[in-house]
Amino acid sequence: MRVFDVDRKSFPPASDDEEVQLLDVEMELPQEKIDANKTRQEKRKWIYASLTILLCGILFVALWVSMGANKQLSPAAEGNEAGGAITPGEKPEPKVPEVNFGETFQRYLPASELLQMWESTINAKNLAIDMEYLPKIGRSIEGRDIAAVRLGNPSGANKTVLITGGVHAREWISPAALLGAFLKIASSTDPSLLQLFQKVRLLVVPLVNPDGYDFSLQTNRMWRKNRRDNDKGNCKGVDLNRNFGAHYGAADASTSSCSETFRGSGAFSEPESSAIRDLVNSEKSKGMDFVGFIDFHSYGGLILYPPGWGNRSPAVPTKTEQELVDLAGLISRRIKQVSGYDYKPESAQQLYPVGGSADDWMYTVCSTGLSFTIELRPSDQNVCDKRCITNNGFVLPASEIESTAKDVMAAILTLMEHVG
Ligand code: 0X9
Ligand code: ZN
Repeated sequence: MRVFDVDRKSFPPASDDEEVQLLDVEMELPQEKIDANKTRQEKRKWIYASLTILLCGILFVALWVSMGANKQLSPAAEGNEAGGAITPGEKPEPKVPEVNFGETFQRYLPASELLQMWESTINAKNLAIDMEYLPKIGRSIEGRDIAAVRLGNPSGANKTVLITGGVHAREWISPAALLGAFLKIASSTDPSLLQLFQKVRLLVVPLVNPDGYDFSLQTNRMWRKNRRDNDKGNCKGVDLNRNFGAHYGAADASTSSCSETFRGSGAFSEPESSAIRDLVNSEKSKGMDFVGFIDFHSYGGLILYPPGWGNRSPAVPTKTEQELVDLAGLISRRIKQVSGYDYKPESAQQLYPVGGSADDWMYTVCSTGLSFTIELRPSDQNVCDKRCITNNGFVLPASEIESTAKDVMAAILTLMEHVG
């Protein structure tokens, strides 16, 4: 056997058939060197083992952190409804409601189409506000259903604001702009708007007078009243804004059935006005507190506040009166901000006193007394005579619907914010 030469770090030259046996060679090394080698190898083993454990630890921590972050962002990982991917740390966007505006801003819709828009919107996907369609709060004199809509927290808030449209048949802009405002609200994802509907409920009667409205649309553009048959077909219609049960008949409310302002046979003699009364009473019996009211009419560009029936009532508390004046002013400023249109705040009786109007009745119903009639566009005050019967202010081009919807939305939200 050849012996390993430690100094030369090699074996001496071997013959071709000689086998090299390292084991034997080691055995030939001095004992201290073998021991030193062993210690070095042990140390190396320990270093490798510690490094491996450390590396595994780092890898495990990194994996755990990334899994935790993914868990938080899991809805965002799929992207939001608007199609945008959400970057880590960003709050997930609410789903965008699938609201279809249809031809709302292109033309004045017949009663059935108009209400269909309300109903289908309430059935739309991803709505952020809780809504309910009440298909029949009453039946018109010709047998059409009078519908209502509830918007906002059904159980949380009992503060309720009532909104009515289309009381007068020829004032087409009222139900049209109200629908437009509703669609804008229903499609909104603005958090402050959504929060408002957690605090205050909205009860809307989009078309109080469906018979008169369709009659104005199809037959007589200037029709104002409902379609009650007064004298065996001789003279039709009751002025619904003279038929409510507050200061009934006090002023400008005719007893002649042919008059444009015929008050009817008694307070709430008409199914359309009594449908509003019944709705309000039924909501009140469920514990709802009416804290505000707006009745949308046209025209004049006015924000009218009670009292509107005659001489100033001594029962009107000064504080409420001042609040009404201030709020009418605030609504006017908000509308100006959003659409640029000028609405004039004014006392309803200053315009002209009437008895049996919806605003004076709701003034008595609302715990706050915050009841308004808003006369929508156009303002045209120079040419508008009393009730604007003879001129054309009612004939507002459909191109104005969208902008007027902004006025309506601003008015409603300002009132809701004030009472919320
Ligand atoms: O006369 C009405 O009913 C209203 N004007 S309209 O041109 N839309 O017909 C105004 C009613 C104002 N309210 C009170 N004076 N109470
Ligand atoms: Zn009117």
